[in-house]
Amino acid sequence: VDRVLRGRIDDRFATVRLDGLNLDAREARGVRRVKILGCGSAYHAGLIGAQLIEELARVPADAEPASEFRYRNPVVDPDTLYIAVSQSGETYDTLAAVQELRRKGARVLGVVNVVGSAIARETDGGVYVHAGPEVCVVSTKCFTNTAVAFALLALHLGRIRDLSVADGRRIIAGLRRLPGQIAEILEREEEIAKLAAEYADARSMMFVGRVRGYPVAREASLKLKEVSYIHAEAYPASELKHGPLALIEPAVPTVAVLPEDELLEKNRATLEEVRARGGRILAVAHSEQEKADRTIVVPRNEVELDPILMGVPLQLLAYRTALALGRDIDKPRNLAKSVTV
Ligand code: F1P
Repeated sequence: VDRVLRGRIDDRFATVRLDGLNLDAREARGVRRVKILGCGSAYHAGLIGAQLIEELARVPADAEPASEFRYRNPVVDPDTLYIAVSQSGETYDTLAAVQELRRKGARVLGVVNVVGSAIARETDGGVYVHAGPEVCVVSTKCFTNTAVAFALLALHLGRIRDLSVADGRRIIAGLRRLPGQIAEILEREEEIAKLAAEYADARSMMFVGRVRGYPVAREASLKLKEVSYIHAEAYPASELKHGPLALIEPAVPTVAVLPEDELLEKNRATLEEVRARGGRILAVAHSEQEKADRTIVVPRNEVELDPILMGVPLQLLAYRTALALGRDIDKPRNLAKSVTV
């Protein structure tokens, strides 16, 4: 995270420098909509990015799996800024989406880790996330750094449009606190290993979150599937009552992502519903949760940055669950570093 922030923040004016972005202030003001495309963890980081762009820049934004987008003959809108996200920069579905967009005359930026990769070359500009090499197949550091890169991008768009200097400063200060707080979470690996051992007998796991918590829930469920092979589902918390509650029972624990925002009480009510069906609950929150069996308490930061911070202990949870089950975490089955077909 230090690396993605380095040299990019200007505290005095609460602005950021994104050199390769290739989007001047006039163009940035003309953006009516942002559409983010990526696959797997890159898509999930894009969901966080879309929320940050809506919150900080007040530009309508959404994310879609690039693997779907490329097959549906999308309507390409000249006032939409398209952003392709990829760790490897080689994922074929994402590359194909970029090519399709550019063929139709769209402007496409990249949020990419590998410098000079195919997606970095094919896009009109963008932000490198500087997560370093991902030593294992699954994306972890890169997911976090991509979300931070989106926070920078959202801040940039926001400051060009109507984000106040005060709010810009608040977010910048929060971003600066992130590396220390993430280090703090990583130091608690033993505590998380104990939780992983406790939940490793799950037949399936349910991950839930509302708004800021939802992309984190999705990513945590993907991480768990990728490395531990435990079946996992992720749902927006309010969707639980539209069917998935039927799955809740002691062998199907629920992991709840609970940012400390205006939805916290609503989220607690969801925990109540899960409990009433005999479900075990592991919460990720800023304080011990009465309604949960266990809580991973993470440090407080600006609430907009909660999705970035709350993803980290759940990456560790997936990793330690895989270890507890004796999986080869560096070579998860059926998973390629980059999916190029
Ligand atoms: C996308 C991705 C990863 C996943 C696995 C397969 O890769 O879906 O998120 O963990 O490695 O590919 P990328 O486009 O971000 O390189």
